[in-house]
Amino acid sequence: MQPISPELREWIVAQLAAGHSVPALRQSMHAAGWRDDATDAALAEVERAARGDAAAAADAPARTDMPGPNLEESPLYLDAGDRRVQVVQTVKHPRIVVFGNLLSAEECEALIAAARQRLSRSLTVETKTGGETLNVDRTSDGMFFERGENEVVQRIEARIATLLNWPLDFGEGLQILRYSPGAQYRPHYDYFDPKEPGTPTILRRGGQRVATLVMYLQEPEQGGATTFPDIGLEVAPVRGSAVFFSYDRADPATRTLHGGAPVRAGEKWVATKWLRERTFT
Ligand code: PD2
Ligand code: ZN
Repeated sequence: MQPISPELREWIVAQLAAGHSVPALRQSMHAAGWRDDATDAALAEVERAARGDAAAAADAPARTDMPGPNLEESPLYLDAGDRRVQVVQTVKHPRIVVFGNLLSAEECEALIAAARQRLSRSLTVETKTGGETLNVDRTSDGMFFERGENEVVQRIEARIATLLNWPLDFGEGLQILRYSPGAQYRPHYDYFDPKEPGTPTILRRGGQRVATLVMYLQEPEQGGATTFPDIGLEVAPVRGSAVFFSYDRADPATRTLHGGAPVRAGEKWVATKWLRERTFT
C-alpha cells in the first residue's frame, strides 16, 4: 500500500477546507491514478481526525469573549482609529449593529475596481453526487482578497479591528460579492455547521466564525436588503454603511439566520469580513 505522505494529507485538508466533499476527492484522486487502497486509507485517516474534532466541538460552551463595538455608554459615534463611525441601529439578541460612514466612497470604489477583474460565479461541490454545480442559494459573483493584500484593504482591516475590538489576524480575507438584477443570497448561517463532515478540517485554520461584517460598496436601485428573518429586520444596503452581527455558538439559537434579498434593479456590491475565534492562517 502506498504510504500517506504529509503532502498528500495537506492536499486533502486544503481540498476539504475549500468545500470539496470526501466523495468528490475520492473521485479526483482515482482519476489522478491513486490506487483504491491508498486513496481510501488517506481519506479514512482524515475523516477519523475530523470526527474527533466534531465530537469536541459539539461540547463547546458559548464563548464569552466576543468581537463587537463597545456600546456600554450608548454612543452615537465610535472612534475606529482613522475614522468616526456612526452607530445607526442596534439589536441585543441577536447582537446586530448597523454602522454608518464606515467606508468612504473612494474606498468603496477602490475595492470594486480591484475586485472586478477577479470575480467568478462560485461553484460548489454537490455533496450527494460529488459533482460540481452552481450554488443556487447564492447567485452573486465573488472573489476573496488576501488579508492585507493592498493599501486600501490594509487600512479597512485595521479600522475593523479597532471598531470591533478583535485582532486583525483573527479575520479572514475580505470577500467581495456583486449581485446583478435578480441575484440573491438565500437565508443561511455564516458559522460552519458542526454536522457537516468537512467542518472540523475548516476549523483548523482559525476555529469557528464568531461574527460577520457586511459592508455595502454600491447600492442597487431597488432591492438587495440584508434580511434577518427570525426578527423581521431588513438592513438597507446604503453605500459606506455596514451591518455587524455575532454568534457565540454554531447554533440556530443565535437567531443569526440572514440573507441577501433579490436585487430588483441596478447592481449591489458588498465586502464581507468574517471573524474567527483564533488566528486565521
Ligand atoms: O450581501 C448580503 O446582504 C449578504 C447577505 C447574507 C451577505 C452575506 N450573507 C455574506 O456575505 O455572508
Ligand atoms: Zn451570510
